[in-house]
Amino acid sequence: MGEKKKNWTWDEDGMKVVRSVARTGPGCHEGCGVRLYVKDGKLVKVMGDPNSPFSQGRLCPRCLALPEVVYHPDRLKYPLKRVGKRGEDKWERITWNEALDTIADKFNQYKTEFGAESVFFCQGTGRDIKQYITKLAYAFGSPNVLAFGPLHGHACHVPKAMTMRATTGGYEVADCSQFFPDRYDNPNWEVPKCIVIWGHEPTNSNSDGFLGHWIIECMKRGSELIVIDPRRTWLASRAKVWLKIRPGTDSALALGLLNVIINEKLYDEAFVRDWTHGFDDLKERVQDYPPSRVSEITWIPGETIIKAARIYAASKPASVQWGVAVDQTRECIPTIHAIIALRSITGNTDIPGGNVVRSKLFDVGKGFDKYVGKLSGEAEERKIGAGMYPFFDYGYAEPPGAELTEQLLSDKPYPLKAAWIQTTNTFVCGAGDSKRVYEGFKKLDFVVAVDLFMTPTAMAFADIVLPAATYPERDGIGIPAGGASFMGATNKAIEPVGECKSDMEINLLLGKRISPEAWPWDNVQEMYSSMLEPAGMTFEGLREKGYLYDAFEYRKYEKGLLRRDRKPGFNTPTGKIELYSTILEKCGLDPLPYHEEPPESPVSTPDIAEKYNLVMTTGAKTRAFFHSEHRQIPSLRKMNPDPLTEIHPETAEGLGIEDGDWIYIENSYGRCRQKARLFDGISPGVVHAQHGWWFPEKPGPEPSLFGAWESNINLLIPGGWTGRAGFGYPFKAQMCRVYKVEED
Ligand SMILES: Nc1nc2c(c(=O)[nH]1)N[C@H]1C(S)=C(S)[C@@H](COP(=O)(O)OP(=O)(O)OC[C@H]3O[C@@H](n4cnc5c(=O)[nH]c(N)nc54)[C@H](O)[C@@H]3O)O[C@H]1N2
Ligand SMILES: Nc1nc2c(c(=O)[nH]1)N[C@H]1C(S)=C(S)[C@@H](COP(=O)(O)OP(=O)(O)OC[C@H]3O[C@@H](n4cnc5c(=O)[nH]c(N)nc54)[C@H](O)[C@@H]3O)O[C@H]1N2
Ligand SMILES: [Mo]
Repeated sequence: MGEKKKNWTWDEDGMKVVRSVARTGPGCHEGCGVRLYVKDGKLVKVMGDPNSPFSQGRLCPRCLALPEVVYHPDRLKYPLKRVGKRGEDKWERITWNEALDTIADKFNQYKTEFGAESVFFCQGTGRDIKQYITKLAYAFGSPNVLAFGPLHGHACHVPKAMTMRATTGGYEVADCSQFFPDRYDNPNWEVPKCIVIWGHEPTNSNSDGFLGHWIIECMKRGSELIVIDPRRTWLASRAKVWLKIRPGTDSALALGLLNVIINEKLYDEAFVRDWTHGFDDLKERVQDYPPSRVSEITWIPGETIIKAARIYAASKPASVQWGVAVDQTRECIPTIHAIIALRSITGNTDIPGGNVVRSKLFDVGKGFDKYVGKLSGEAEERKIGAGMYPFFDYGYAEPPGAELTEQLLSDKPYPLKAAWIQTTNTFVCGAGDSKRVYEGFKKLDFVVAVDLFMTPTAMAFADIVLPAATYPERDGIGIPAGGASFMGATNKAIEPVGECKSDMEINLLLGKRISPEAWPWDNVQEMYSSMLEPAGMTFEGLREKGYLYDAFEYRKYEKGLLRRDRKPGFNTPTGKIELYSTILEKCGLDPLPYHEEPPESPVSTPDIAEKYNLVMTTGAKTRAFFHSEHRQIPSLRKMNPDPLTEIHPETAEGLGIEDGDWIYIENSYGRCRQKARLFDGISPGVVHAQHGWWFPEKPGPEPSLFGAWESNINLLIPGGWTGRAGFGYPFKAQMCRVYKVEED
């Protein structure tokens, strides 16, 4: 009997083709459908899979460059043990068994001597290893697993998700038909009349499971855009209204828009009456934010604010699609709360073409929770920063990112001894306050880094480095982050280069050594099947099925589909969308949205602004790179060869700076150098500097660490600036000055 024909792999033009769902590594948190073409066992090209309803055959340059990543000569290929001092580039190749046994021995030794919590586990941005790394930590007994590493204020996605959970009880996203496999043709879907793109550039970032080309498809079908961004992005240049905001003032703008919509009675009265809580309080609060005052704060003309408010309120359906910029100010919770209020009082919640509540994807969540397992109450109490932020108790299980660094440096309340670093490049990218993070990690006794390449982080700290597989080299369960709901399999197409292993296999192998009872599976496929069991699936079944979509309905709040008690309404304490948040109030936070200036700004610290006169936003995502990745990939580096700071031509002229000049960006905390890019799509008082820069071509050993200190913009943003809810950090609102680098 021949082998049963498989749906997910076939032959074409003398090549093997494997259908897969693109996940990390290299980095990404989407889930685009790809076809991986393999000839003589080698990955030769990657194409978009036109059958994927999610990505519809489109791909970004980073997937197209995948063969360059997989076969890059600098890929880590074998487990390495450090034989020199930390920071010296001296390594010895060891076997997987030696590596994993050593790590297990060390971790167990710290557990015995100092408690399991003295070993912490760091992930970077939402790649698809969350369950596997959390399980590794929890089964071992450590509460200290940080899904964003030492990311200050969890200033990526989590603040939005937490504020939605508290005030709407769900997770809402702009409806671009992504919940239906037949997409734009689905008869129940409606084209949004207006889409507000807020602190977001999805045509570059495609972030949180939401793809930029969906916006363009909506535009082709008639959607108009309002774009809120200090930079003239591709979408801003095509918008009906572009609100060129001063970085860090989005809360004021949101309150100003609410002011106009409420005072001009442009809101949906029936929805407000039946489904929201606290409208009168909100109405009173927004009186503090008339367009004239908001204009002064945000640098946006008052009439533009009024115009945008009227267009948004008069368009139905309309949606707001937001990005990480709304998380990246210190007090970001009130900004997010105010934007949720905008979407709600205009009656755009969970209607076709509005902001829809994502529904559960089968029962995978249950399976994943069961897989991860629970932490004991005792371990919970030993968590870094335990009890510091009451808001965390409403659904965020991790330690506050910035507290990790504080505890590393102070050894209080207990010393941290060892770290497992898997998918983060800590002080180069993920964390603000790079120097302190670096000093903190330097103190550790024992560090393991799992990565694709030797990074500055691994070079600086790691005692053992483990080589991870890229996604064409492994199997996996592919579920995009947040903004969409489908499931598919990541299917292995090629054998890993060298001795690379998937993160999942690595964690299974280490898990078997440090907490064998929690890891009963013989291989990852068995492990995946057990995770999928509550959803009634096996891994083989999943890969055969292709892209799996669950049923989706609109107006779930009317049908009793959002609450556990099956009553109509939202899953909040009042059963309504809480414009006045009872949960924030219980946490000792302002139950209503408000505007607070960034810790340093022309308004909050005019004295500092005299010396450091430019408002600096950082880290708008570029198509060429995923954060600090891809700097060694020739076709991608060519798109963006140097770290760039965008500066208005008039500002540059005044400083004697020309396009392409190296400049210093400096403030009282630090300085770094980047190349000036003259750009008239930014205000003269604002600059934008790229993040995540290091130079794989520069020397690895200390003090260079691949040039990690040269262009690292996070040297300019200090610690201690987490918002009072424990969320938020001003990655996008700091002060600086710039000047030309004079050649020696
Ligand atoms: N100034 C400033 N700083 C920022 C931002 C900003 O806007 N401005 N943005 C912030 C945001 S939103 C985020 S999410 C963080 C992200 O910060 P990080 O998550 O730290 O991002 P990376 O630097 O890309 O780190 C990822 C590392 O994992 C490796 N890797 C990739 N894929 C895999 C894999 O499959 N397995 C393993 N084991 N390793 C893999 C990569 O090679 C890389 O070294 O940065 C933040 N930093
Ligand atoms: N190519 C690529 N894609 C990525 C990533 C990557 O590194 N590279 N990273 C992934 C990750 S982890 C994330 S979090 C997402 C983030 O992706 P997005 O949510 O799109 O966020 P950013 O690109 O950081 O910034 C979006 C826009 O916000 C604007 N902005 C800056 N400051 C402000 C401000 O104060 N207010 C307002 N309203 N706007 C502001 C910037 O000019 C930029 O155009 O992208 C993901 N996708
Ligand atoms: Mo992020």
